[in-house]
Amino acid sequence: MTDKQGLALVDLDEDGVDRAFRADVLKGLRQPQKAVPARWLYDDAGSQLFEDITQIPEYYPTRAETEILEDREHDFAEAIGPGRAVVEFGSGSSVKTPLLLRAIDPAAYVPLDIAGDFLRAAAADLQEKFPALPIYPVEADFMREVALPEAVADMPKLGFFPGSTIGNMVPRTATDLLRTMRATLGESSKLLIGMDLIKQPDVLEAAYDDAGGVTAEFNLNLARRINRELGGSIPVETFTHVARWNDDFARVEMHLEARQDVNFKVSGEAFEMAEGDTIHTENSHKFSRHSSATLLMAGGWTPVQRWLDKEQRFSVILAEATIPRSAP
Ligand code: AVJ
Repeated sequence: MTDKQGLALVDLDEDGVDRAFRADVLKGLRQPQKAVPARWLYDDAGSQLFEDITQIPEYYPTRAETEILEDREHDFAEAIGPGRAVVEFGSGSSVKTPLLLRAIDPAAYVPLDIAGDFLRAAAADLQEKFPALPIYPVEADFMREVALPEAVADMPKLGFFPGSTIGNMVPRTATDLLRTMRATLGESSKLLIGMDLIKQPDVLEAAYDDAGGVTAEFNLNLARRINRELGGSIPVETFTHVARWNDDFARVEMHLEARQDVNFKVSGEAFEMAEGDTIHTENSHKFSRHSSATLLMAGGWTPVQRWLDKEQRFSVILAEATIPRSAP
């Protein structure tokens, strides 16, 4: 559901239940391969658990990307130049943003996020670090085209999409988002995007199934949330967290696996699972140099430069809005 500006609002029924959450969960649990869209992992508890994940030894992406942003400020200054409006997609509470802003001397900063309170708090924080930088937070769902503030209309834009969040989407959805970003940012815009790299499956699986069990908690939190918010009776103790590399689709999948036959209800509807059946809860796609270039090109962006961390685990790619042409 959206308001007049097309902003997404949480739509609650008379019992205070998030209708979109219930619809997604029921639809997903009725499928032969049960699945719940990954966005529902990120309630307050889930968002905090993800913050914890970024600190665990096995989860390398945050550290690797931060290393690139710290080490390459001169490259960014040269390749991007000053005077751009930096538009960050899903700004969150990013610690990465100041590294970029410091490197390139931008004309404005426009954080986009669906969580308004979070967004304004983060913007206020950043304003203290950059008192002279005009900051225009916009509460919006960036999966759809966003009307940017009038004040940045004439500035060239740099989209910033760190964290390999693009990897959460299947290629079709990722392509739609990249095309939407291009529409939001306009002609002659650039995009700086983090994309995690394909590597040994054991390293990838450990990053999504840490010895300390933080990622397991993150995943199981979804079952707890379903029980709490949708009157569910999922026996959480009989489920285990599974992270497995799917080589056909080049992605790490997170599942909740039933360790014995189970019956449960959600919103009054009955479900059953046999021992070994799973609920698919998240994808994290990994990329090669070629697959990242192909995805970006499919979305209307031409990659122009690419940086890796020292251990070559993660990539940050600078791309330019492709100029449409009819010949090769
Ligand atoms: C927030 C989507 C980048 O896929 O690496 C981490 C989410 N899930 N561990 C990722 C996540 C489990 C993370 N992203």
